[in-house]
Amino acid sequence: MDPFVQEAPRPPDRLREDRPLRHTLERLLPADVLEEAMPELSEMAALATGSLQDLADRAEAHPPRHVPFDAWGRRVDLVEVDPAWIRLVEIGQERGIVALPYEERFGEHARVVQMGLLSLYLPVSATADCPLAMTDAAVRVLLNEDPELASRYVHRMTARPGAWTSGQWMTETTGGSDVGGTATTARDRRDGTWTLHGTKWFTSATTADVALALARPEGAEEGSRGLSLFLLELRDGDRWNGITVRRLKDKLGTRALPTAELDLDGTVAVPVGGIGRGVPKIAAMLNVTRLHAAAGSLGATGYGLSLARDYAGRREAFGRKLADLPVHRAWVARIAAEYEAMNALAFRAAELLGAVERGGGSPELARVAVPLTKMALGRQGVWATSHLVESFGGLGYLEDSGLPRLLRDAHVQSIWEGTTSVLALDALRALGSSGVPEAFAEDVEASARAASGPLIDGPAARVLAALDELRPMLADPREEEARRIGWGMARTYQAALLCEAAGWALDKHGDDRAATALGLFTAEPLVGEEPPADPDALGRLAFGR
Ligand code: MFK
Repeated sequence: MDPFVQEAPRPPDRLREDRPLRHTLERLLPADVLEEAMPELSEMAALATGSLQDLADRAEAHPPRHVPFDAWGRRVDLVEVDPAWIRLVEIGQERGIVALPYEERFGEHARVVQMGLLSLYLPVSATADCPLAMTDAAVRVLLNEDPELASRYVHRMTARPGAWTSGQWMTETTGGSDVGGTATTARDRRDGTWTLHGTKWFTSATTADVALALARPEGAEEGSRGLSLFLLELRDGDRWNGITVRRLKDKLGTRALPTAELDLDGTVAVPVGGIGRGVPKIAAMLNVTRLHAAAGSLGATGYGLSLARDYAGRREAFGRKLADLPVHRAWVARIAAEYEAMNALAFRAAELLGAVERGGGSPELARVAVPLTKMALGRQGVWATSHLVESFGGLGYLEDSGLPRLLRDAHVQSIWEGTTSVLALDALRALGSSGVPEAFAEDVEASARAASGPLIDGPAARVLAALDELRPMLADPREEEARRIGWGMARTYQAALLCEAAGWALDKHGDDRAATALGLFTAEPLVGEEPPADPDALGRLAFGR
């Protein structure tokens, strides 16, 4: 008798099977834009079930290697990455992941199309999107800040194929979240160029052609106000530009991605948009990379969910398929509801950023929506992928099932480009700008009121009640409440956007699944309760003082 062998899950074509993704594209894109974008999205969906998987497996199996010296003792600092990983980067470039927002084809909808592509590409890209995200962000900054550098570099960075990639060098031992601690200095060579001196503690990806780096011009004031932003080319032919690779990082996930510690000593660089305002300049970069980070969480969850659904139709337990076991149905439905909420907010943020980049939309709303989106999705992706891994039982815990990678890689999204607390604080900082609280409240209210019906009215009322609860916090946000306010805003916004999505799906397709997701999502509190203890008591609990 043949022994029992469990059928493995097969990755389905998510453009067909992932209803929230498909419906959101259909809902947000005008018909002609959708028609033009569909072939590209379909091709990416097909790649994601085939060749991207093989490339990602190869790249993960052969992580990057640092070769400090050659056989003769010469310092070479080679960073060897598997050709499969390079190919994954190229595929992203060829498919327009960097170029789309800067082309005319999809106009203000380009970031929505990009979000669709990213959701499909990212979970099987072995983090090849990291350099693409930073390149996209660097293009944004050059266009915003420095027409001369933009004319030299943007066409190279947005080419498809053969584009250059950019790094973003900010983090130092003295300042991760608090970049005001940057210790790298910049020395004026008085010929329009500067040299950089210091250590960058986390730099991905070290394969980049150029990087935007923060440094403090000699004599400039302490803190973040004294920083400037510089552009540098990493190599001149096969020689490093005053850069020594200290080592590659050994990370929980993103293992195919070369993340390095770099010493800079005499690295020739030019200021971006002149000297000064380094942090506001790099903040524009962060707003783009944070959208990519949110897309990473979204893609991992959508992909993991599609695998878990497929598996539940193949795996039997207690005499039934998992998909027919009530306990499993209710659990996966709850994860699916979270995914639906993540999807709604990620695409809203993309829509807002795309409109603002074209001179329209609401800059106030985009300013607060991006950190909220990254904050919420970063954590929701960890929650969801953890549950999804568990839904495979012991097999989900096995490295050669490929599933642990989903969880490990999702975890970085809650850390890089700002942790949950940093993003909650950024949302609070945004609330301090004129028009931001009003723009947020208006959009939540309009979305919650966008549809009505028996499945929507109850949840919509809960959204409006949550908004009323938030209003005093929006007007006077207190630092010790940053996480509670950030989460309250993000979850309330997600629920409001789900009202809109659910109404649309019912009207257009007679489909009640988004409405069910809305009901499940709003069955839990949207705004957390005020803690039953004062901040000093919380501090004593956390740290004994
Ligand atoms: C996938 C690969 C993963 C590999 C492993 C990676 C592991 C992790 C690697 C990393 O370290 S990733 C980088 C992590 N660090 C960050 O993401 C930085 C987080 N910190 C922040 O986001 C801070 O909020 C920030 C540095 C931006 C600000 O800090 P400050 O020094 O307190 O500045 P301040 O005074 O609040 O703001 C300075 C200016 O920037 C203000 O403008 P003005 O000077 O014109 O008034 C702000 O309005 C502006 N600003 C700040 N954030 C902004 C912004 N403007 C627009 N959008 C924003 N988000």
